[in-house]
Amino acid sequence: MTNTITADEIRELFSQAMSGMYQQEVPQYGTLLELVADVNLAILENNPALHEQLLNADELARLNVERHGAIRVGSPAELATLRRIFSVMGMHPVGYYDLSQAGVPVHSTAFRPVEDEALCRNPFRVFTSLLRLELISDAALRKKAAAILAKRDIFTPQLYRLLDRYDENQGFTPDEAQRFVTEALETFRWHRHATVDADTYQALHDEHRLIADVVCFKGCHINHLTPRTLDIDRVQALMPEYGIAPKAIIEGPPRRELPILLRQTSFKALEEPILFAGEHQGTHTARFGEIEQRGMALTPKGRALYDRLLSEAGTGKDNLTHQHHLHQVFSAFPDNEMLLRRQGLAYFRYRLTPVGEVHRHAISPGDDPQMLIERGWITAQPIIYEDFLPVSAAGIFQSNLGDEAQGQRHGNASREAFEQALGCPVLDEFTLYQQAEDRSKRRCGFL
Ligand code: OOG
Ligand code: NI
Repeated sequence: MTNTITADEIRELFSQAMSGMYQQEVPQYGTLLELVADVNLAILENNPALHEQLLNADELARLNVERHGAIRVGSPAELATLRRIFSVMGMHPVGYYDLSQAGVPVHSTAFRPVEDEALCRNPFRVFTSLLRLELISDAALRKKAAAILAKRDIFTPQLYRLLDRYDENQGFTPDEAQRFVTEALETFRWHRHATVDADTYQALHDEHRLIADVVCFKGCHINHLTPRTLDIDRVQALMPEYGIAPKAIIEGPPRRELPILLRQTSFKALEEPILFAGEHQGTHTARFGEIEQRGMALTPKGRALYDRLLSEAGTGKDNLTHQHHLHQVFSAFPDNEMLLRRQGLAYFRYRLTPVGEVHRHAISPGDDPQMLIERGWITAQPIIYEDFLPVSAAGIFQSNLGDEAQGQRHGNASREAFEQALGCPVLDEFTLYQQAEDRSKRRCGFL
């Protein structure tokens, strides 16, 4: 077909449309975007080298656009249709996250681009959670929730038709893609009208706030979007000045010379007016704004060290104390590129230098990259972490469930059931990073 549009382009259109809609729906999110842009600008002004680096990597123009969003759905069928929708945008399910560990009755995956070029073009991802009704302890309530979910369809008829058309033609025309984005957006829109009466809402809410959020509305409203910040500590500190109430702590690893994995924080979810069936007024708390700062992807060995240190550090009450303590505990995690590489803690992408190109014939499989780096034949660049962290995700969930919400720790992962609902296995994130590293090694000639 000649008149087609790429998955990357559709993802770009979709993330822009989603951002516009969410800024309209949640004005405080617009304020967060302004704060992030202000801080990013100040950092770049004071750091010409970073400015240059981002400019060369073609990242400057996209600096302030969203990196991810999150939704929660109620049934296997909803998840399976979302998989089709995201697939059109080149977003595939990567990773399995068991949040029941932290008392949140969902399990999740991240729909995201997987190819290097696609990630480079627009890395937008959607953290997608499926409610686990089986974790509702009260049998009558569980049945009721299932019945409510069975009655709704969160997708428009036009969207189903477009998905079928896409499958038939193996692609969209630009016009179809536009309509697809418009229709898909409907699923993620906020609905002020709950589909249930106040008593039903309350019963589900009392079981777990998240259950009410998933079950009681017509769609799976986007619950946050997350732009990238160049200095998360600064944005966290400045939030109150912009009239935004931050969650207590920044999730993830501490600030380092060489950032690892992912640091995240958010503002607290807003209490918003809703109308129950029968027009009774009430409020619902689910939507917020988040920021993220990404570092290098860790190998299983590096990740095991991260997990050990993180659990050793525990969670502090206020951010400054917590960050200070984290910093001390993480002194056991090398913060030097050569050590990270030699100890096999992080993934790297290797490239031939111009001198290396000349000597390409003298490089053989099995050569020590360190030696090639010292000769100036290759360079090593950390591979950026593109996924999520279960402990951090639980922290983000919790901060939006109010202080009184303490979940029971069920802690029984059910990956098989999740994949069954999804209709395919989730991709393994470590394999993807390893493949990216191996591709780069082969191009250089030492693998
Ligand atoms: C998802 C929370 C997890 C993240 O960035 O770790 C998340 C949710 O609240 O639905 O978005
Ligand atoms: Ni998030």
